[in-house]
Amino acid sequence: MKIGIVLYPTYGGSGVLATELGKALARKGHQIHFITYSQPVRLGSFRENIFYHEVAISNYPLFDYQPYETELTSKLVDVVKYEKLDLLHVHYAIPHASAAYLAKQILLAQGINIPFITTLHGTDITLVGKDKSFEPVITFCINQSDAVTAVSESLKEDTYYHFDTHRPIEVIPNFVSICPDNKPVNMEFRRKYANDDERILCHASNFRPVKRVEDVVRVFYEVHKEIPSKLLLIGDGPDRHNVERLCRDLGTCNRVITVGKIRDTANLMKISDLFLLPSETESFGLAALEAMSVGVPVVSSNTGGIPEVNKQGFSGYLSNVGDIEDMAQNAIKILSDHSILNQFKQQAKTQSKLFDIDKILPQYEALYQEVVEKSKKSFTEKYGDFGM
Ligand code: GMT
Repeated sequence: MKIGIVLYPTYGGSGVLATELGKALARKGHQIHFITYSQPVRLGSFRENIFYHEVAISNYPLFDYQPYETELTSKLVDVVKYEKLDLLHVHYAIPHASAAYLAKQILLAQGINIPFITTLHGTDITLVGKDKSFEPVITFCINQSDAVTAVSESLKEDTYYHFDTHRPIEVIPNFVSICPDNKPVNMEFRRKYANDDERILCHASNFRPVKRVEDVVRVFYEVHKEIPSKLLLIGDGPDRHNVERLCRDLGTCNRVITVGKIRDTANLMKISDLFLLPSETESFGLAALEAMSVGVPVVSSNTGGIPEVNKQGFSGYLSNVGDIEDMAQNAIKILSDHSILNQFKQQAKTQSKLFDIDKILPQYEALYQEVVEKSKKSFTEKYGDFGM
């Protein structure tokens, strides 16, 4: 199948997921066309069956704000038409779903049929999308998409709650590629960050207020009082200054290592003993799943879709949002005893296997097949075999 994937090419979960999905589909022989404004960061060097179409952003001086959505729509029209795509799969509703809808209408006027699937990722529904300035457009696009998927049951429920839609939404959870079980931790690499008798706690995010990264530092502070540890912070964003200030206030700067935005998070996660995700809200928590897949247990909040991923007392523990003390106690429970820690590490990996890419990818492929066939059928019924 020839599939156009529209995504944010950055470090955010939706972009990571969409890129990994495209790469996996390409490996299975599908032709994948990524359509976005810069090379997706997770694309790496794998290129067979993969094409990248850059959406150029104009800088005409009349515009205080560049019309990205219009440029994206034109690019979609062009790529669908000349690459003869079968399907568009857009990740994150704003503004990808409305661009896909408009491209579909433009192509329809030219006798070309292109169905589109919208995958909802989280903040496009729970934070940004439900805002009155976006809501009517998002509602319309959800209703007009040929299919809609959500990355968790929780996000599906949130969508029905916030938007005026009753259309079916299929839950296809995020996935991860499971590393072979037998690769040991690279101790030489680990020693660059911590001594052998220290535990490593880790967090990865875009440092937005919704992630509550200051809670990460506070939990770490409590844990370190009892267990010698280091904290690895992966990523960057608006709250980084607050986090650094808090580290100074608590006197933990020499124990907190902020590595910034990095491409390959798996190596750092692998040397960690615990992943912290205290988010205010989280549709899924892909970073936590990535940590679990390399055998790292998770201490998290119990909000949104996180309980669908992190299982209480098995892959880690869950606490109420903002309950630093409970999170710290749970972290100490896992980290204080070697055999308990090893048990949680194994269980975290076992839990992550529920989201193995080999289980999830066929769900997307089945949906693609169904959408393309259904759309072809209704187009032919309306316009005949040769379009309008
Ligand atoms: O908040 C982020 O990490 C970014 C955001 C995105 O769209 O890139 O993440 C959302 O989508 C991820 C992939 O489906 C989910 O794993 C995250 O839970 C979700 N973030 C929130 O709901 C806050």
